[in-house]
Amino acid sequence: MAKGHDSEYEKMIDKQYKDLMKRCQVHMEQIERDLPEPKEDLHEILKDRGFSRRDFIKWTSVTTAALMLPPIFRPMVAKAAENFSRLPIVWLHFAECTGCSEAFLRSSYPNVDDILLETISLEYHETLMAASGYQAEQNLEKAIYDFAGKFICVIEGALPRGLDGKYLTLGPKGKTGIEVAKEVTSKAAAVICIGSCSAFGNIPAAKPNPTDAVGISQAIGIKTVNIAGCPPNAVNFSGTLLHYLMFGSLPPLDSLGRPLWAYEKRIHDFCERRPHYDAAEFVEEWGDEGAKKGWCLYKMGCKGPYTYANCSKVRFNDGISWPVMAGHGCIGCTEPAFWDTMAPLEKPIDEKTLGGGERTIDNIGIALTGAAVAGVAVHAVASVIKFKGKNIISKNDDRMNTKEAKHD
Ligand code: FSX
Ligand code: SF4
Ligand code: F3S
Repeated sequence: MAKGHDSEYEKMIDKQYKDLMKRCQVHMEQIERDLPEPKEDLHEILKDRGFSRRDFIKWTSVTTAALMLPPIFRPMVAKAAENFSRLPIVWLHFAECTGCSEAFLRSSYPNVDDILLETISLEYHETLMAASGYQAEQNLEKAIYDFAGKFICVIEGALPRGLDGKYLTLGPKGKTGIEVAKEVTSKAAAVICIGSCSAFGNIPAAKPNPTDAVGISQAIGIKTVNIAGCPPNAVNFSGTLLHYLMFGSLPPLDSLGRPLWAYEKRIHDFCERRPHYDAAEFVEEWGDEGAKKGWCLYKMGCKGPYTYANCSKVRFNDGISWPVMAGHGCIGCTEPAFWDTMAPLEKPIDEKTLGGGERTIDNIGIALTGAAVAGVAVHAVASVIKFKGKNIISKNDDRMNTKEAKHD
């Protein structure tokens, strides 16, 4: 009987994937019909940069799995990558440091994702394009006219609302960032915020926030896909665009607009130092024995237990490293208002300010359950007891439960 149920279930899943594949094929055909020819030959570029066909196939396997798709979708991921340079992109910059563009374009050890991003069809990008002044403004107007309803608007940076938006004006006509954002996003097929500044306000919005900067969604009241991080990982951006090229829709998001495939789990859940956290082995000061042995950085302020992102799984620069691997705690850069709520960055969040329940959520400013925070705090207390030589672990040491700590 159980077997009967299993096979019914398998049939249902099978049908769902077949329907999804059909949707994917229909959309990819539409892309090939409607969008310009690829501007670049991806395979030629990969060959020139020393990537073999085998590397590319390996990348399609990893990316298919990362996007939570079964292996039958690998050829579609490969095709979407080949079509990457068909997708017109208008890339706007508001209040930010341009670290996001820098991080994507200046990778010392580029992987296939970085190279994909180099091939995208940038119709307008203030930092990269040669045009300036009136010519730049004309380029923008032309791009949104030529590709109306088809281009993706990518935004870096927050929008200052103070002085009617005049803290940030652009171009020879002196339009405010808010005016430009409204104009361009109203014609876009989708809006992707790159970095925590455009997603949530972040550093330009840090207290006391004199320009009244906020994230794009809040500033102009639209739904955005938020590739959070300061800067974010190129993999999370390219994966989201690949999903769009394959299905004509953006991937499922969490309550903060972040793609679930990349931001569903916490840093802490896949951290290589996690066994040391579980064994209550903590670095107590920079350069101590624990630091040399790669112990957990919680007591040095690591905010991995409160931070949703895949850095510990995918790492940066072709998987070479990520902040915790490099020896510093996570500062929670994918969470809203991290600059204020996660500070001080080299100390654990003060238990006394947590307070429990709703107050906890308000205080740290992220959608956490009180239980998740209490779990971290209790565990740290347990470890203090151990470090005092008594080796006692509290019975209440309920480790954080991913389900409880989920945003949705
Ligand atoms: Fe913000 Fe990006 Fe941090 Fe900087 O543009 S997310 S300050 S890396 O550059 O927006
Ligand atoms: Fe890793 Fe930080 Fe969690 Fe420790 S607290 S296991 S260093 S994420
Ligand atoms: Fe940011 Fe933490 Fe990842 S600081 S880059 S979310 S490890």
